[in-house]
Amino acid sequence: MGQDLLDSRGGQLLVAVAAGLAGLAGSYAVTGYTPAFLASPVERTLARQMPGVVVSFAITTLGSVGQQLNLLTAVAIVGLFIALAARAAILVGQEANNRLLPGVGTALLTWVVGVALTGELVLAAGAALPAAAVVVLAQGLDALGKTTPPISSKRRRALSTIGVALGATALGYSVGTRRTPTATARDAPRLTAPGADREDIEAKLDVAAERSLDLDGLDPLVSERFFEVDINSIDPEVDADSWTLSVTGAVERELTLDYDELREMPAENQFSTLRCVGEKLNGKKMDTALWTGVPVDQLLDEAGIQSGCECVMLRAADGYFEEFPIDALRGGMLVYGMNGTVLPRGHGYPVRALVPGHWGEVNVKWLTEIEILDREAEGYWEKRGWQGTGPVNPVAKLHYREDTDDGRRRLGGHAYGGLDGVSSVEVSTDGGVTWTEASLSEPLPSVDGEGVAADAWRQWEYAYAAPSGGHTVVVRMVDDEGRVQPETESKAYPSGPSGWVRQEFA
Ligand SMILES: Nc1nc2c(c(=O)[nH]1)N[C@H]1C(S)=C(S)[C@@H](COP(=O)(O)O)O[C@H]1N2
Ligand SMILES: [Mo]
Repeated sequence: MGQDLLDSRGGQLLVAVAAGLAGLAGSYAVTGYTPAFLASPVERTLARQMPGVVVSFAITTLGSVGQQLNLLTAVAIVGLFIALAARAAILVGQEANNRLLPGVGTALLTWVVGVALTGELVLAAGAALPAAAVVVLAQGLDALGKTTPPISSKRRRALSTIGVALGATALGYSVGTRRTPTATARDAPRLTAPGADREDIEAKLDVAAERSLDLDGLDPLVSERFFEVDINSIDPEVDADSWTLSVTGAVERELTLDYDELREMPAENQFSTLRCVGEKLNGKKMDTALWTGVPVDQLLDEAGIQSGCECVMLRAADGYFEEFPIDALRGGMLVYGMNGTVLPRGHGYPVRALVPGHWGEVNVKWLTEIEILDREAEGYWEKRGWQGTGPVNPVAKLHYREDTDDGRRRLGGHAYGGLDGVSSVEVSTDGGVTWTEASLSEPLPSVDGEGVAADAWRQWEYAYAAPSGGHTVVVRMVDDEGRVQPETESKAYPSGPSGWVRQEFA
């Protein structure tokens, strides 16, 4: 007697929410954590629309939590939309007294919006069908409930519907997670390429391991966990077989190169450190890898540069773009390998730019285009107020502390000065009055193995008799020209953190 789940307002809302959940789960199940997931374009739009100050706050203060919040919001928006679509379809169906409309309408609305968001005709059905199925299920339960005692109560039908939706969510989550192409730095496949010298890679990685200081828990010279910074929380999934890189704009002849062609060119193996302009002074967004790739100079020469501004824009598959002087790109590399593995998805698979000595942001991942400009333009971060296209700030970080049994204290960390190198690290244990030199790890080898890597960090360590009272430790580095790291403090925004790392000891 009017006890249909779909007849009451609460019941309709419950079915609509269940449809939203099932739609999200279905979408995730068929796409995994890739840009075809319905929440991905929404998350992207949210990130793009966010005012510069908010983004800067999120980066410098919240770190990756800000990005998670953004993704969560996007997921909620998409779920809510599917729920609204389902509710509209249910109401219209009832109005028209049509039993097909609720299901068909839910599927159609969800699918159309899915296609509009992602452009994926088939994958969008992954959201549409489960959402519609939940609506049809509720209808079916209502119909059956008239004759079948176990589901004769509205409550039971409501619980069944929600139960099915939650089950679908769990299933969709696990299927989708398995589908997600991971290839993180640790599970990426071993690199083999006609142009890459495997022996040289192994030899260099061995040297890096040997030269790393024995400080338990401090990252060795080749980082074990390399930081990631992305404008989207869902990385693009680029198909290497159809990937191309083009050199366009103010050139004598435009060029296009595919993945195989690039991997056939003679490659180099270069140690290089990346540091994010948005990190804290003593932060953890600074890491080093052995990068395998092709020097970019030969490509630039082949194209014949005609730039009026001597500047270049790099563009990427995730919509990212950065502009900077062509000079900085010279000496750079088109990287397809990292630490002897294929370049991991999170670090720009199939190909990223490596721009030695410069802030991380110009090391464009998922690179698709090198556009030689005639006039200056702004990059993604510069449009948001950052000034991170120049050389990195020098820094000596303090990340290791050990109190030994003999009453001594051992400190350690990394120092990085970009192309200006690191010649020494100095430590003060009296707040900066007196300074002593720390010992440094042997420098990493250069590309040809004969010299010193031009753009790589070094580790330092220093042991002293820790005074009983409170004292302040300060560390600073000196570059190859004898210049001491500037003392003046500044925050990350807009042009990178500076100052000396200090730590109080009680
Ligand atoms: N396409 C693309 N390239 C990108 C980014 C990005 O979001 N998209 N982030 C940049 C920033 S801000 C930094 S610090 C480095 C980080 O490189 P990593 O994630 O490999 O450590 O990549 C840069 N390249
Ligand atoms: Mo960055």
